[in-house]
Amino acid sequence: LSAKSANPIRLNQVGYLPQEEKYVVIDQINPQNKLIVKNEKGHVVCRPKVVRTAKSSMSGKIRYIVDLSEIKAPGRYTIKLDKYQSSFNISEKAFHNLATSSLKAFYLIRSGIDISRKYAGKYARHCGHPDTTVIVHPSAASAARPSGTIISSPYGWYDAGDYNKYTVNSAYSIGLMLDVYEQNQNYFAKLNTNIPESKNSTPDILDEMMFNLKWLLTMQDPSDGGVYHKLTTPHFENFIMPDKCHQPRYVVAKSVTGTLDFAACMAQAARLLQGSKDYPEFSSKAREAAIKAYEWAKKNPNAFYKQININMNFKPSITTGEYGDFRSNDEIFWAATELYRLTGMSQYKEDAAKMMPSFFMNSSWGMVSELGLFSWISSNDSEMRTKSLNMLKRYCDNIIANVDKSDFQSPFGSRKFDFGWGCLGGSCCFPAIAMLYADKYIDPGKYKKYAIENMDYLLGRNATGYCYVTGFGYLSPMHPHHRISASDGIDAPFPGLLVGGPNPAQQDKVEKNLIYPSNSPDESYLDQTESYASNEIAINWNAALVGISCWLDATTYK
Ligand code: G3I
Ligand code: 9MR
Repeated sequence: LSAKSANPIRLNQVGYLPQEEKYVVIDQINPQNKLIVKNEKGHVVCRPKVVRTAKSSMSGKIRYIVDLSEIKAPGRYTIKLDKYQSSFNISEKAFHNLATSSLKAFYLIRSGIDISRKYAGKYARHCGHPDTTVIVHPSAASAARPSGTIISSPYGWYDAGDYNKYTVNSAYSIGLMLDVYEQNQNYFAKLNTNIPESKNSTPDILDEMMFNLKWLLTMQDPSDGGVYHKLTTPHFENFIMPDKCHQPRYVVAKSVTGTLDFAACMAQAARLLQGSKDYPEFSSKAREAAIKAYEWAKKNPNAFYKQININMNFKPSITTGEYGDFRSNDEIFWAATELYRLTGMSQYKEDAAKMMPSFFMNSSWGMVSELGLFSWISSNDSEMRTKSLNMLKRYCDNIIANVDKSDFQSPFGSRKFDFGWGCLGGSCCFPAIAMLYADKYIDPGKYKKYAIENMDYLLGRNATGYCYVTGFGYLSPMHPHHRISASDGIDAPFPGLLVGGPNPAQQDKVEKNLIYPSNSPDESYLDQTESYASNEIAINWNAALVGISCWLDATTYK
């Protein structure tokens, strides 16, 4: 392993597209004129030169940027520097396996069903967390469902390395993937991920969303429309397989952010699944649920989820993920936007217009305005659409401005504020999706290359040399903070999972006694099970990976 990460040749370990730019970066060793690229037959294809050098603003390391774009013929190549070498692919289908695998990962983390050999191969496992006898926590009680009421709330995906199910993050993940679906419907009509529903007439991506939406619908209290913030054990579970987990599970506190996110993704799904043959009742149910949720949120604008307050007032205490967020303008904007697109009712457009942001930003579970902006961009409301496109353009132009000074030739990864918990999802993959919107709607041909450059960073052209997706590349995470991968007795973790990535805050370091290889933000990454702050996996990050890899795949794959 150390030999692999010591390799100074940093490149996209998954593949390059034939017609696009292909950069390779040499870490700290000046290659002078010693680089050689050979093809499969061993013939020298070129002796590339360094086009630029850059010094990292974080570690001070020098990087030598090499441009291999002149090589366009599909195939497998090897690049050599003294005793080091790395191989790379050039293919129209460079991102195809990544696209299917990142989406398929959602099947592998489904809860409440047996995961069968037919679809999961060696990752087959028994059903865990049936969630048919979930307890209403006192914080979530209503007249219709007093504390201690037993409800059924099965299915859905596990959130992350843990086994809980959180409304905010689930809704965000669905919203982002549905956006990408909306932009690439012909592609998704053909994409087969070999899941139990693959035989039906619905695209697999929508079937996968439905597995989680079916659960999400049960998180609404039908008596008032409010939506529980999460379904969880009181404390994080041990590192054991799902079918060995028997702690009681609770639905906890209705929250305004969870309820609005629910409303948004339900409304969006109701619109996209209208007239569905396979899910004939869903659209009208989801529409009604979304409308009711929005009404509840309007009546409870201050119902923010704050775990300390819950624990001051109720027992048992709850110590699992908080997904705390104390501003709901962005959630209102997203929900009102989707409700307007579904119903055409002017009250929703008025709310959306009032809550419309002035800037487009990096987005993740707690910053959801951008999902609303994406939605206006694909709507036919010219005023809202124009405003949204202007914000998107400003954002994209700003983040691409530094690329030619960056040390890995990418918008992401050269500034210390790029890094933090889950940065590879929200700050690397998400902007790449934004770039593909800009490429489609603002200036065709201008922005796509920057999306690819972030992909290159993610897949190995970076400061640690890791390809940050499990099962891909020659150096990839083997010990993600993922309870199933860590307890299933199989060496290799589930494939297709994106880890959170370098995180200079290192919140896990003291408790877990971890030795990070470096304090440089871009190298604050540890491939150890204990490292929940840099090496966990999560549905929102994987949703962003699905977005970027499927959309890029859609641009070339026939
Ligand atoms: O918003 C501040 C920002 O202003 C500041 O500059 C920056 C500097 O560190 O921190 C930002 O806050 C961070 C916050 O995420 C917002 O992104 C916190 O430091 C960081 O600790 C926090 O991490 C969250 C983590 O839970 C801990 O609460 C992650 O976003 C979130 O994805 C993660 O979610 C967990 C669930 O709770 C449980 N399931 C697993 C999941 C993934 O790890
Ligand atoms: O395993 C937990 C992970 O899924 C969460 O994202 C993370 C942050 O909330 O917390 C992990 O649990 C750790 C807990 O926060 C502190 N004690 C150790 C737990 C993991 O071993």
